[in-house]
Amino acid sequence: MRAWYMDDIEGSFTAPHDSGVSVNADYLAKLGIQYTLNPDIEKVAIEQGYKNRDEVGISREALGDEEYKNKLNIFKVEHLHTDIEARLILDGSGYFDVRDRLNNNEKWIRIAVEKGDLIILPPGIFHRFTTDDNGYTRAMRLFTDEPKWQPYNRSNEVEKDPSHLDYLKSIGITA
Ligand code: KMT
Ligand code: NI
Repeated sequence: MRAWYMDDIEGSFTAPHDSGVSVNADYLAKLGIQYTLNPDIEKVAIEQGYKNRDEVGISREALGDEEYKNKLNIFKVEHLHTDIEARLILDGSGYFDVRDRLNNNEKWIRIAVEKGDLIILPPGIFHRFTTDDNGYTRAMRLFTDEPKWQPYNRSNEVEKDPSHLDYLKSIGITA
């Protein structure tokens, strides 16, 4: 895992867009994001109550150009979930972008993940996902008892969702 603030330079979304300003795991933790390298996933599942799991593969080769693009177009839209988003990268690599709400400009932080990385985003955080220029990510998605992982794309309405307001409170922001 490596993370950085994104630059504002136009160009391919799957390019790194590394501004040169990096972000460490301690800072991500302040935003409520947990990161572990090569976790004992069975242990984590028991400890954190992930009762269900599935696998998702996003690959240009396997899906073909058209469907690959369609899938990426869904994941790249800024959204939140009312439940946690826990992903163990099984193969390939990709980027989770998260909004830095501790920064007044809500800058995007790009988190580069690869095989062995477990990333857990808290409920209510605005984020998005993309593969990188390698074009391939396979991930295990872990769910709690009743999966509530539907994406809610950002809007004025969704900004008022209790999950988002609770999230802001949890990182010390009173809206
Ligand atoms: C999400 O909800 O943002 C995702 O599931 C991203 C794809 S998981 C590699
Ligand atoms: Ni998501």
